[in-house]
Amino acid sequence: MRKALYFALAMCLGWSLSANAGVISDDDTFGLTAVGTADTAFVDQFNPALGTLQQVTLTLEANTQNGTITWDTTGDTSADVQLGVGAQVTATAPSTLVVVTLPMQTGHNSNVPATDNETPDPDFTGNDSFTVDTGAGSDDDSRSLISGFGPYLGTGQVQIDLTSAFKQSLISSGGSGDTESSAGQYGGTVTIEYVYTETQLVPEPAGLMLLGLAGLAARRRRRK
Ligand SMILES: [Ca+2]
Ligand SMILES: [Ca+2]
Repeated sequence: MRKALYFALAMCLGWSLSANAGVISDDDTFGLTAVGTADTAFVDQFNPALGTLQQVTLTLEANTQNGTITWDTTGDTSADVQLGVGAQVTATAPSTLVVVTLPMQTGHNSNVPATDNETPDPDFTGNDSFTVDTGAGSDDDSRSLISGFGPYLGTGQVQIDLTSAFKQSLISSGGSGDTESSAGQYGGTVTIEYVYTETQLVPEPAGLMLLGLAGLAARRRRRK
């Protein structure tokens, strides 16, 4: 009877529920797709068998290329010109998890000459023009959820909707002028990261010591 009591006590003290933090992630790439059109990506759901989900983080790494933007000077003085062309790329996942990026191809010319008085002016060609049509733009951003996990739980996939809106930018000083532009393509990678606690039975060192002492006490009592 007493021995059984010691054993029960030791089991209570020697084993406990322990919560270990875990991180698991999945990603998907998309594009290249024409700027202005939508796309989709898919990532794995979080399998509840692994533990209890604590946080969901969505990261979007977006890029743009093959857009063009041209400046043409219309005034009698040279101009300093900084041009950008690209897109606002948005990833929308369940529970209103939204990430917005702005990948832009950019270029700078500190001395675009005064107009050559072409007709019409601007004509977007010639020595008084400056074009950005090479290179790539890139941008990334992340957002997290700490609730609303329902759509992320399971052994299937989560759909992530991608949209893109054409963007251009112009910063100029000095001479006057105008721009024309055309959209390129966008693409990128979405990554979902799940932070969770995994629950499991583990022996604790202090508990194990008590277990040993209890066993020793039981043996001494039997000897008496
Ligand atoms: Ca001109
Ligand atoms: Ca021109």
